[in-house]
Amino acid sequence: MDYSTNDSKSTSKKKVVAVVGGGLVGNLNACYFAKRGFQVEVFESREDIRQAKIVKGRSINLVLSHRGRQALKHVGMEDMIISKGIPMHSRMIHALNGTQSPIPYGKKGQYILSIDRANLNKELLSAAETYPNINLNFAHKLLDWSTETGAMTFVRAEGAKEEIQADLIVGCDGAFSAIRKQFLRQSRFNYSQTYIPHGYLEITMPPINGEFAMKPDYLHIWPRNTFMMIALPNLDKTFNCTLFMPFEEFEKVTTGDKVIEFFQKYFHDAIPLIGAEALKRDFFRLPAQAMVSVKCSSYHFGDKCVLMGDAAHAMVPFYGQGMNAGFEDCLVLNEIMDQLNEDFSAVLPEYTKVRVPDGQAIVDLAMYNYVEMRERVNSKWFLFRKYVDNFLHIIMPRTIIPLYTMVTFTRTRYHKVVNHWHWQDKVINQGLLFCAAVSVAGGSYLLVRYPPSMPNIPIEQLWSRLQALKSPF
Ligand code: FAD
Ligand code: EGU
Repeated sequence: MDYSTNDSKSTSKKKVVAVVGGGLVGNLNACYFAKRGFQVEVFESREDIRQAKIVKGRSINLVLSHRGRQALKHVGMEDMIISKGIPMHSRMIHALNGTQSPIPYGKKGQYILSIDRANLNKELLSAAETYPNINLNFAHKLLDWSTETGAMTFVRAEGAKEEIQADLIVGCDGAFSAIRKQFLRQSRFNYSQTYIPHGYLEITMPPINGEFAMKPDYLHIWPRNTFMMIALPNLDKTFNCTLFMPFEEFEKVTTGDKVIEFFQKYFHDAIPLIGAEALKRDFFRLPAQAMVSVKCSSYHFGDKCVLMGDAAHAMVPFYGQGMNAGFEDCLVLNEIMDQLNEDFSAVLPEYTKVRVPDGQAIVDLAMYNYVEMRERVNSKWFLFRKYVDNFLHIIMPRTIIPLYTMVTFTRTRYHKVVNHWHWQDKVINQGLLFCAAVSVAGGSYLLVRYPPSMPNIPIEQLWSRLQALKSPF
């Protein structure tokens, strides 16, 4: 089948765009291209998830924030999606002893949303279907494509092969992108992929007496250095708990009793909320899932093909930004399409030029946060850091902006976020140095001006008084 328009000079907008991958980013992208008047063919390897009974996939719910919302807004979907999301205004930090401490994300309007992934995907499919110029092709798995002719080869459910041509191929086929394979064969294409030693597992926390088992307005976090659990609320009043821990540790937890023993040690307060029996069941329902981080450049091939979403920049989930960044990709490409009159030979290189630095920056930030959480973040450290960040932000609101605020609540380009973060780190350190210098100078002056007399208490008593001064941390 040849969907492409051979007449390259044709000004009528009848060019055919093939979106490979009908996941979150693919479907949103299809709407963007359809809005511009292109004929859009979406190819998805799975069956239509709206008809399928069991939806296997990654995390049940995810966090939607400003970047993702802005991208949904452009196709008129923001209000519908957020109406089915649960706002989270603060984090709730669960300490080892069960104490819970809330820390707000920011001011009143600054909240993030817990969104049901399957429902979001369904809504995006249905939105795509409302455009007469979008055609959804399910059970089409891309095998390969030719960089010379641009022809794509798909396998159908029955194993039959199908060749398809289009004017532009948009690779939205996720972290293990089949479209990206052809990029790897090109000279000067950079690629790196890293699996982290942690895996993740999902556990459902049911409602208690028909109500949420914990406060729903929060992103619940149990920071335990190597181990970490987070929980997001769902509309059906359940919580979805995600446990992150090294595969090595997962291997040690082999029986139901060991699960309970492990939870008693690290997530004591969650046992009665999940229920011991349900916990044992959920823990072994699926093996722990791996997490991969992918960086590459460029994001385009000639005027034929472009990578977006996880296919271009898969990241570890420790910033809640994967989907948000993928949605923002659609917005960025769209802006460039406006600027360069939809001329693919100019638009694609410009997209790479603009987006690669940002894609790499957020992949790096997510990995940095993973390393930081793993190495030193227990609940006290988490609380302390957030207090310091928020304090500095309050006294210098324009100069010091917490990193997560720039990432989560603004559309500041990710690479600019990193630059500002390095800069403000310097400002803070110089500020501290200055304060230290002033106090040393001031202290020395006072010592010289008013030499102290020896304390008239015995030395042993001085020592015990010093010991009585407890550190708050
Ligand atoms: P995908 O969602 O992977 O979709 C790719 C699609 O392509 C799939 O439908 C697949 O079937 C199809 N496909 C694959 N290969 C082929 C082929 N050969 N031919 C045809 N079709 C193909 N992000 C957030 O923003 N917030 C969060 O809170 C968050 N939490 C997360 C938690 C976890 C545990 C994980 C693992 C990720 C999380 N993410 C989060 C990241 C988010 O899931 C991804 O960034 C997002 O799903 C990427 O969307 P995508 O459309 O690019 O890829
Ligand atoms: C991890 C897995 C708290 C969904 C990073 C915060 C996440 C999410 C944080 C997952 C954390 C970590 C931030 C948001 C969000 C925090 C953030 C992490 C959603 C720095 C379903 N992270 N996540 N940071 O600030 O900016 O609350 O799987 F525990 S939302 Cl790891 Cl804002």
